[in-house]
Parts: sequence; structure tokens; C-alpha cells
Amino acid sequence: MSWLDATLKKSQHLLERGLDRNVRLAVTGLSGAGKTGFITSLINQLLTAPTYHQLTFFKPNADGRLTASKLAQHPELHIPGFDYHGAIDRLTGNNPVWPASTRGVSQAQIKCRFHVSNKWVKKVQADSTVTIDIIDYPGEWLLDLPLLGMSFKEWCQACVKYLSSERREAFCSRIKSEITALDVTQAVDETSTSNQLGVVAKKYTEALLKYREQHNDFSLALPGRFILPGEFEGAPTLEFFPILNEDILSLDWGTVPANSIIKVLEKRFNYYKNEVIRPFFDEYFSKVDRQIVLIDTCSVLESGYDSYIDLKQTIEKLLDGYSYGRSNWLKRLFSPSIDKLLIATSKVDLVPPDQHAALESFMQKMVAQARNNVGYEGVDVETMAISAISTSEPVITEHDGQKLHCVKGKDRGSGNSVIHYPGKVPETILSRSQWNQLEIDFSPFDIPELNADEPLPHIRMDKVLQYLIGDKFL
Ligand SMILES: Nc1nc2c(ncn2[C@@H]2O[C@H](COP(=O)(O)OP(=O)(O)OP(=O)(O)O)[C@@H](O)[C@H]2O)c(=O)[nH]1
Ligand SMILES: [Mg+2]
Repeated sequence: MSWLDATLKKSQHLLERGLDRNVRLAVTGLSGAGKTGFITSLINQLLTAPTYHQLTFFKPNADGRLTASKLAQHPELHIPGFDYHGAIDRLTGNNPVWPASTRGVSQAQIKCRFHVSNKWVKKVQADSTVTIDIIDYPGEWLLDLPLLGMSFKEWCQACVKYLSSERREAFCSRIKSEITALDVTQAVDETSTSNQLGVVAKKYTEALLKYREQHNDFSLALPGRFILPGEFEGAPTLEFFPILNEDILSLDWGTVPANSIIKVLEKRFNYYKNEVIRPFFDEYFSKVDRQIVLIDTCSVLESGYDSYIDLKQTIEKLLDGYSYGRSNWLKRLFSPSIDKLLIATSKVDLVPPDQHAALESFMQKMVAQARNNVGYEGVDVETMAISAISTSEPVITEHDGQKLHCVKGKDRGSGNSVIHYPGKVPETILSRSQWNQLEIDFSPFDIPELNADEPLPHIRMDKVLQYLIGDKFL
């Protein structure tokens, strides 16, 4: 091959790669992890960057190549638009408030115009545009993802384990007895039993929701749409519950009558999987290129050993669902094409800067197994400690003659400026007794006074942008 051919080939290859400038970004995380705050800040940072050049570690901005950004009308007109302006108005209003917990799906599209940097691509076009699509949805619905890989019986077995834990006893013992007393193998008439099943399903949901309200708890025993049904409110597909009798779970269900309660519940569970969960993930997650998983490690640390174990297992199941290997069930279903995954611990503005590394390290250890599985499949995985919207500033005080790094912010009650030391963040996984001795308090601050037209204060959002989309600005 002559040098001219080689050069042309190289330039063509780079052009093709460089021209792939649409990024579909999945922002993933359980309820309250900070997804909506993150999306609001990400849009805000991109919209203000061409004017303020504040994103030091986001190369196109640092190099002065990002010339303009705008929010565009998303071409998928059947999906509501993400209410960016509403979120900014609420954050920057007289009495600032955080965006409300998300109750449905919405989507944003951001277009960023930039000067091309690659010398080969530049020969063909001096300027180009990167288009970023982001989806926001209720974190509760994410809990349904692992259900896709389970049969009804497997789900029941997982629920038996979950409901047998001591701390849930007070909340679940009544509904457990009610479910185990049902004659679930007898043939029934579905139409006349439907009402009864609906009542039991309602009581089951209420018992688990009560537990969830009082404890920071996420579990597969409470399917996502049981918490937030959206358009499925009142539909029979949400009226199922697990079989909890261990003797029945050990039976071969092949011999059970087709119109028994077991079979009715199984049918509803399968319908839920195939007609509710699968279309949702298919529509929103199958075309994703990049993913960020947000984890509120601060609240994990505050909620104790048992909650930690629950959350760790849920995250493992979720990331396993997202893992991209050939043998993986999600890959078989959707063939997602994610090539970069960022696992970020959110809200680190509640932690003094000298402890960010410890918090990140703790989170890394919590997700080590899941991360390993994903990385093994050739996906680029990174972790970071970030804050989408910072409510504090770092300060150094003195305590017993020693320097102490703290955070300063607006007190939630009085509105006065207060200095807070949250305690020593552990760097590594703790035993149950170490958890019991952990003295930690990440008291949140009020939202500081913010200006609607300026960049929101943040921690490492520029690094997040560089990692997730920086390579698209060639
Ligand atoms: N200090 C601090 N708090 C934050 C930050 N981001 C979110 N929060 C807090 O966390 C709460 C939940 O954040 P959201 O962005 O609504 O979380 P979400 O993941 O969208 O939750 P769902 O919509 O329920 O799935 C907010 O109401 C804030 O109180 C942050 O960067 N710093
Ligand atoms: Mg939200």
C-alpha cells in the first residue's frame, strides 16, 4: 500500500470514528441517588461552559473549542421533555428547592457545537456538533431489571429470603401468614378470585412500603411499579405477590392445575416482565452508549450494616444486569452497546475534600465484584466521587491543636452558615461490629443562593463530562 493510500485510509477511519457524534447516556441509580440533580447540572454545565469556560478538566472547554450549546427538541416526540428550566427555577428561586422525586420518564437532548481538533477530520470540516441524549426516570423502576432474569419461582425464593430477615418481621409477619394460609395449588376461577388476589397484593405492597419508608431499603421483593405504577395504576398485572410456603416452592409446578392461584400469579408475573419491564428497558436502555451509575454512599454509610448488605447485593444484581458479556441474559435480550461505564458516589459536597478519596475507595470496594465482571467484558470502567450541585465549601478548622478539614454550608433550620465535620469516612469494608461503632453524620445543608444564568457549583462534573463524552469532540 502506498503512503498516499495509507494516509487516505487512516483519515477515512478517523473521520468515521470522529463523526460518530451522537451519545445516548443512561443515568442509572436507585431512588434518591441524585439522577435528576445530576442531569440538571450536566445540562447547566454544558449550556454555560461556552461563556464561563469553567470546566477545567473537560478538554473541549479547556481548549476553548466548545463554541455553543443548546437544549434541543428531542425528535422522539412521544416522550415528555426533561423539565430543565423548571428544575433550575426551583433551585435558584427565592426559597430554593431540589427537583421533586421523579414519577415518570422524560428525555433531554443537548447539542454542543465545537471546533474540530483532529488534523485529519479538520481537513473535511472545521466545526461539528455532538448530540447528547439523556433519559430521566424513577429510580424505583430500576429494581425491576434483575426480575427479567428470574422465573416466578426464583423470585418467590428470593422474597422468602428477604422477608425472613429479623428486622422486617414486625412489618411483614401478618401478610406472610395471610399468604401462607392461601390454598395456592387448588384450581380456582380467576375472575371471581381476582378481587381477593388484588386485596392480598395491596396488603403485601403496603407492608413492604411501610418498611421502606422507615428504613433506607431497596429490594427486589417490591417490584418497581408497585411503588410507582405510572400508567399501570390498577392493572391486574400489578396484582401479584410471592408464594412463601417453602414446601410448595420445593414442588414441581408442572403438575399444579393450570387455573390454580400459583399459575394465576405466575401468569401475572410473566406478563409484568414481558409487557411492562421489558418494553421499558428495551425502549430506553437498549441503544445506550455510555452509562453513569450514581450511588449515594453517604446514606449507605449512615444506614447501618444490614442496609449496606442489602444495597450491595442489589447493586451487584443491577450491574450484573448491565454486564455486557456474551453469556449475559441482558445482552441476549437487548444487545446494549455500552463501551464506557462510570460508577460515581454522589453528593460528596457533604464530605470534606481530604476524605473524598476514602469515600470513593469505600464505594469501589462495595462494587468491586460487579465492577470486575463488567470490566472483564472489555467495558472501560471508572469510579469518581462527585457532586452535581454542591451545597458547601471546604474549610479547615482546629480541633485539639490539630487541623481538621470540614465543610461549611447553610443550616437547614436557621439558614445560618455552619461548619460541619461528618466523622471519619471508612476506606474499606467494615465488619458488623465496626459498623455499630461507626460515628458518622452527613447532615445535608440548605441549597445556597444560586444564579439561574451561571454555572451551578459542582465537584468534578468536568471530569465526568471528559470521561463520558470528551472523546466525541475530536
Ligand atoms: N448535597 C447534595 N445533595 C444532593 C445532590 N444531588 C441530589 N441531592 C439530594 O438528593 C435528593 C435526591 O436527588 P434526586 O436527583 O431527586 O434523585 P433521583 O435519583 O432523581 O431520585 P428519584 O427521582 O426518586 O429516582 C435531592 O432532593 C437532594 O436533597 C448533590 O449534588 N449534593
Ligand atoms: Mg429523579
